[in-house]
Amino acid sequence: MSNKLYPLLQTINDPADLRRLPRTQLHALADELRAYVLSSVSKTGGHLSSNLGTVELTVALHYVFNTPNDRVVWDVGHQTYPHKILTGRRERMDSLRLLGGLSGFPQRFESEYDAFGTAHSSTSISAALGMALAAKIKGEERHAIAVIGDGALTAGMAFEALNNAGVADCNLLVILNDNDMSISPPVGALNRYLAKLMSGQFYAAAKNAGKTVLKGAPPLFELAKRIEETAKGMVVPATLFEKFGFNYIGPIDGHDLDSLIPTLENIKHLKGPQFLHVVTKKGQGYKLAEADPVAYHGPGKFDPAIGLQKPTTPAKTTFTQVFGQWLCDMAAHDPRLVGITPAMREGSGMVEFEKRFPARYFDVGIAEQHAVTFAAGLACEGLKPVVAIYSTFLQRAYDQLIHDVAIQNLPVVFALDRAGLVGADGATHAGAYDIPFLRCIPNVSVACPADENECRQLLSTAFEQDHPVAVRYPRGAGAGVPVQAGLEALPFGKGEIKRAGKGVAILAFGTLLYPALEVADKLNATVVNMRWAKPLDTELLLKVAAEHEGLVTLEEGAIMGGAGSAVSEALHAAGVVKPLLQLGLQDEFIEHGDPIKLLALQGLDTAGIQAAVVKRFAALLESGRPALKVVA
Ligand SMILES: Cc1ncc(C[n+]2csc(CCOP(=O)(O)OP(=O)(O)O)c2C)c(N)n1
Repeated sequence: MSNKLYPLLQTINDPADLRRLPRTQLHALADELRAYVLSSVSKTGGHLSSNLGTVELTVALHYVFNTPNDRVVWDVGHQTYPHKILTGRRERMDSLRLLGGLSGFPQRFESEYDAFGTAHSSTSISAALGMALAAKIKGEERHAIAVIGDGALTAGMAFEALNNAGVADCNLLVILNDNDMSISPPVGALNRYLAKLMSGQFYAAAKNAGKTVLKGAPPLFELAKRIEETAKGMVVPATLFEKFGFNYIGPIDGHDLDSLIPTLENIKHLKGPQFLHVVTKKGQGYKLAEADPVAYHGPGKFDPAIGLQKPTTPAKTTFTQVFGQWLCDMAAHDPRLVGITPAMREGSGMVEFEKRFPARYFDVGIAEQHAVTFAAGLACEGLKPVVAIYSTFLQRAYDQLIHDVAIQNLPVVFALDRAGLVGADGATHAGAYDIPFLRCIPNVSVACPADENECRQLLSTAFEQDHPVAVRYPRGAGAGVPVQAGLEALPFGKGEIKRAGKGVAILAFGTLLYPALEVADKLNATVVNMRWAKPLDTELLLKVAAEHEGLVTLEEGAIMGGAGSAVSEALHAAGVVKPLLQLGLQDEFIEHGDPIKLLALQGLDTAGIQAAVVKRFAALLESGRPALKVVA
């Protein structure tokens, strides 16, 4: 870090250093911090707009509260880069989201300042409430603070926590970081309500009244009382949050340290659940991000002087794009199709669908549980819902999947993006568990396309069924095969032999088919594209088992309970005893890093698969059974 560019920031090695600064220097510090966030993210890629928006709030929180003894829980945690920089991790920002480097989210084992691990949204109020009540039970003096965005506040879980916290006898502070954005523009009635709270005269009056009160310097408790009364008086009728039992304060300007710091200092002395409404701007201070916070939500590397550029070489088609195109084509073909996203329009490839079919597009907010039950309701009435959802976020809606969709056997298609390792976002976002957690549910089928074209075909196959079907596909691009324009389906539940070899058969589920084929060329093994984790193509499996000495299953998902387990169960059920090697993700959480490296570390690249097959089936060679020919 350059001492010239960051003279103040380079002196802050932890928040205690920050707290030693005079108030007058905090503006300059915030400016340096913002510049450092921009410079770091431009070199590593990562979340940008949200972090530029939380610079002053982060400075103010660490200045006013005694962290880490006071607990700050950041919702989602994608906005914690300023927090990481001020809490001893400044010099490691160049390792952000890289293998062995800093996580892009808070992690308890990364720093004592990361009070709670997050990445999935809307958990902060529950966790901070737990901490506040634990402090009370243990007789410890500390503050617990949840910082939650207006997007994250749309989730049911946040409201469950508000409902509980509003009547809890403890000192909890919830800070709503309201930037009027989720990843894309926010949706729903809550958003309208917040907009109303901040609109017109009310906001202006509140801001001015707040400033008047804050500029005086009466004794703290007197001031606190006045803020409380003023805040209450300003809000007629009582805000939603007051009705929940909170003391509502705000809205205040979240980029104005002269409002933030005195307000937080005074809230510190108020008893009971407090709710501070802070207004910020996503991308604050970097014009390009302010103008397009969606594009700068999670950019790759870029030159801050120029901004994001279109890639010079055409990017490979991603599975997400294949899905987006299929969705539009199928919607044009079948008027019953409706598309649902829980706040992931861009990530799930639904921008075009929304444009072309606005009446059949539903962004339900960060509300995965609701998304699934809402789809069930639509399906009950004869529509054909397609829920586009990341594998990891479907975890949120497990009961809805079983209770509302599967038991009623409703024809809902789940387009499961980010199935498998996701790379830089790490363990919280890895789609490692969907095969195990889906295949044990009656009525639910699970398709695992091997490439882009098969993804389109299996989406069509899923759409034809009269029961729930999940189609799981990974992040990014696949083998790069051309995608046919038609909407033809593949046979339901059927796999296909891709290469006939001898001795060992590799049964591939999903995109690992391609490395399997490379390995098989070297070992002269058979390769089967199984395509469906459920129903399993048992007929094909038993035929292949009868013709080979050893079997290998391959999947980019948890081994435990996964597609390999399904094969094992089917063999046992048929009374077939065969040596079986199950390759997939080990029983451990896989951290962030380059997905290609991560896959290699799991032994799921070509070299790893080959080594595992040779190692496991060496015994076959030694025992004089038909030899496994290693071609080299
Ligand atoms: C359960 C869950 N669903 C979806 C996401 C993906 N996601 C990450 S950030 C984000 C938007 C959050 O908006 P907000 O809370 O307003 O924070 P901001 O980025 O605007 O500061 C979403 C939808 C997630 N992290 N967790």
